[in-house]
Amino acid sequence: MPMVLLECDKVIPERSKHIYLKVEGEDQRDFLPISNAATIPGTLSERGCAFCGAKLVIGGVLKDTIQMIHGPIGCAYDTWHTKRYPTDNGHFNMKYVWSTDMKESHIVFGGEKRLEKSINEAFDEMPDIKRMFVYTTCPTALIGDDIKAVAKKVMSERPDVDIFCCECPGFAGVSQSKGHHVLNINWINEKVGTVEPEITSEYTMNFIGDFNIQGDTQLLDQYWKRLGIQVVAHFTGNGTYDDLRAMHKAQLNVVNCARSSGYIANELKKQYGIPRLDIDSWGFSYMAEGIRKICSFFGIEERGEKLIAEEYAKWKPQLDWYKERLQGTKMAIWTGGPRLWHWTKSVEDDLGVQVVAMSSKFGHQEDFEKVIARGGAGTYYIDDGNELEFFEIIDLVKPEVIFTGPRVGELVKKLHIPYVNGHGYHNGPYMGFEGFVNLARDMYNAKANPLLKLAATDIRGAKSALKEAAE
Ligand code: CFM
Repeated sequence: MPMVLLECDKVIPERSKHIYLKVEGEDQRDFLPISNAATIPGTLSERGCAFCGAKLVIGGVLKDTIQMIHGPIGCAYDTWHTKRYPTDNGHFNMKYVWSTDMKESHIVFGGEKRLEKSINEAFDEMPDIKRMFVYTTCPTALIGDDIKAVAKKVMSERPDVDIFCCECPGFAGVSQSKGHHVLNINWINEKVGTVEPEITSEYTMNFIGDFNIQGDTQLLDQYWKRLGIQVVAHFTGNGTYDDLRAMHKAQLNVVNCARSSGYIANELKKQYGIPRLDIDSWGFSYMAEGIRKICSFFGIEERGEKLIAEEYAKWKPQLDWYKERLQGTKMAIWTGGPRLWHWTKSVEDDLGVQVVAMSSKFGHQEDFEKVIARGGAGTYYIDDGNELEFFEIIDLVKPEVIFTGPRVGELVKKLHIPYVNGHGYHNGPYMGFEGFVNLARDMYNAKANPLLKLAATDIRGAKSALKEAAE
């Protein structure tokens, strides 16, 4: 039976429907783990909330937009600065955080006046910034504050500003995934088509689902520039509010993160007839394949081959240096969802690394279909995993390096297992050819770090240089 009941889940046996062990030769269509379903009571979920999916993941990446969070102060701090998405204008998005700082009296008497005052204050404080996202949170949604009416009033009084409202409180869905969806759909319905872009190339595309984690977007932008392709809008890495209003004018939508941003690509196809092309931007073979697909769409195949050859000549020897040393390493990936299927085969093909366990916080059925198809047999595939399960899985598969977030990362560090930040990266970018060498380097450095062994040493009672020095 490929669905697994772990020892720690004996008291919540329903968890076995979320944990799958791939066995050679079986028909995976019969055994997909349940996903995108409400967390089972008793499980300490590591999921985020729907508001977080909209704000932290997509909106907060924009480089020229105030992110006004209408709620208690904690909703602001906890969705700020935990991801690293720099910008080429001095990281405006990471320097500031905005909140209406709701208190009990605003909950009792209504928070619309407070919101109006906060919006005006923020624009007054930052006269160069003319764009804003306003988000509801759980309490302001529950009391029914009409944020759209407030935004409309401010826009009529300040004709040079534009405001987008995202009504997606934390409880709107089972995980952050709902926030992606709401933001995608509201944006296309309310804002796309309201700005006409300046077209400077005969080849134009939107790049969708890149969030410039430690410069990913900026690295890939060098490729598009060399190929002569104009990126009309990035959804949303290093992007601007007004570029995103002009998405309807691109000839092609290239999608990297299909989970968070596939919705807008589908709508652009439906409403404007723009084709959607999915690529993987991590890994040498995948990146080359992605460039080939894009170039063949535009009929500029030779340019693509030239770029790939140049990049391979420059970076492949470095990748191979790491491959020699990482070959056979057992890796675990515990992130949101898409990175499981983006990475499992690329680390195998490019670095000889074997992924032995993967957990997704909020992936949907299609994510598990992709990851199980690409992943190996003998590997665990988990939906909405928790700490106890991770500890047990570690004992079962003994990973030698774990790509996950800082919180779980701190736990595995205590077990003296090397950890690399699989969300915000250690020292990125990780996309593209150069980026994948960075990923290999961080994996190798984590594994080879002598401090891990030292940290595990108990020197009590032993004669050590350290002790002698202290005596
Ligand atoms: Fe897409 Fe992302 Fe991810 Fe994501 Fe995320 Fe992320 Fe992730 Mo952290 S948009 S789904 S909601 S690739 S923040 S940049 S790393 S969990 S796998």
